[in-house]
Amino acid sequence: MSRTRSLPNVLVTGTPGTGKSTLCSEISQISGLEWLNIGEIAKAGQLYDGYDEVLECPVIDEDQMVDELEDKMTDGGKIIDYHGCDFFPQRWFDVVFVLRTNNTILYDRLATRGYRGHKLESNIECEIFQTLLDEAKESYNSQIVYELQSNTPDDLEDNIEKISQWINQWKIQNSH
Ligand code: DAT
Repeated sequence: MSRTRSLPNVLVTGTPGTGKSTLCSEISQISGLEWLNIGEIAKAGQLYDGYDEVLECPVIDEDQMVDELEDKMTDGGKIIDYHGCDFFPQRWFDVVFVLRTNNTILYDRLATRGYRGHKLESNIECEIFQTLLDEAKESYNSQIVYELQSNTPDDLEDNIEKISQWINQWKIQNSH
């Protein structure tokens, strides 16, 4: 499918707090890929289907979200971040990066964000059980799924560099 795109589509997934939006913001500024923020798109279009009492957040209407994004994804050149990936069509993405963060570091980040109780514990468990990594490997060809450590500012710089290089390589390989 990538042959129909002039720029690749990139998915960044991982437990909340692992640094997805920080990374996507940086990548979109330097690569020219357009960052599609799922949370903001859901809010703007009210694409919700109930409320998750444990995670204390609205549940996204996945079918409506896929419909909303389909044309944009067909065009290519998009970077998406979300703490889930099994409802996105496999054909949309040329590469999937899964961010991983040490439990104690993640705990502090989420506590700073104001997460408490079940919401905090559920998210830490999600990281301990590598739920998003498994979901990514089950939902996409495992050869396009890469795990990236996201603990320190140095990790962030490394990840920006790695993804930028991957995008440049894709452009070279798909230039004719
Ligand atoms: P997410 O979008 O996955 O929920 P975020 O981008 O909002 O995560 O980042 C959560 C917090 O952690 C935010 O204060 C920025 C910080 N952060 C992100 N990546 C980091 C890294 N590699 N090293 C140190 N702090 C990081």
